[in-house]
Amino acid sequence: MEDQKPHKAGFINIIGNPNVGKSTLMNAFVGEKLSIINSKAQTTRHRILGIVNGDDFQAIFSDTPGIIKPAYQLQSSMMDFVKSAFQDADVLIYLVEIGEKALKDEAFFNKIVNAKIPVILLLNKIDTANEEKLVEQVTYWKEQVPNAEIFAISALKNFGVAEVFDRIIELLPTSPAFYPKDQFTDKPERFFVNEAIREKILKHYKKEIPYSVEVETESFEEEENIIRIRSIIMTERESQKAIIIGHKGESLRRVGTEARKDLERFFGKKIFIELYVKVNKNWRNNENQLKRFGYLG
Ligand code: GDP
Ligand code: K
Ligand code: MG
Repeated sequence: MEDQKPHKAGFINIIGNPNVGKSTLMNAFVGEKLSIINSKAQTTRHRILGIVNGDDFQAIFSDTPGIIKPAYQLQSSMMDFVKSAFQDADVLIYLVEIGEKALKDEAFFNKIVNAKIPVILLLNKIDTANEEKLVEQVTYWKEQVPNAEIFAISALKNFGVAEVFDRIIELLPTSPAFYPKDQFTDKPERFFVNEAIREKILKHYKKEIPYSVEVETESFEEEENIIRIRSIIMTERESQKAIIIGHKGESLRRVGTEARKDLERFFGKKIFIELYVKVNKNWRNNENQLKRFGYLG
């Protein structure tokens, strides 16, 4: 009889400052666009799992919001997602970008340095650095996080990601799978609809608009050849609602068209999408509303 390799499975949690490329990295590992990406901070609001399945392993990655000092209740909930990512990790990925300094938030930083589990420090965006800078950075991070294994990568260019993936699989504990082997995320379909719409809002609107918006998908009906979707964009104020809609509804139409194209790719099916805009006063500080949108347990 052939020797069977033991099955490995575990949680690999990605943490770091805003905008260092956490979502880009998770998508690179999973090979799917699960997490939305934008050059604006606070693009990622939830903890999102991306599951990679092999015959003898299951690697469960989690993308988290960037570490910030909370200014309103939504942001406090976002930081609770980050805290939870420390609790169940088998491997911790601390993602930093070229030129960045160690985390200012000491509580989080101490958790990384004193972690009882393997820590991988990934120095991201090396496509933007020369050799000299890279050597200097690796030296700096070795001192800062002596317990970490360090790799230099570019999540965007998919450089070095496969090597890190192989190392992660080595580090995973022997365990049966936690999720069915055909599952690649923990989030329902509607979540990805909301996020695709929110991504277009991040892309097309300025200043506080993207931060004051939440999206809720009221209906998602899959038929044989089409998925019919109706979603609501919620803003905090009337003036924001008017901006989202734009002159003769043009801005809103653009969001709908672009989101639809992304979702057709994601679901592999034709999509029909209707968007509405509603005011939901001060939802970011309203406990009931935060619960409803999945930010509070
Ligand atoms: P997050 O906030 O940590 O999740 O960061 P995102 O994944 O949303 O990325 C923030 C920005 O950094 C986006 O504009 C990405 O395209 C960019 N980015 C991510 N990885 C790389 C990389 O390896 N190289 C470069 N040049 N840019 C990157
Ligand atoms: K971002
Ligand atoms: Mg992100």
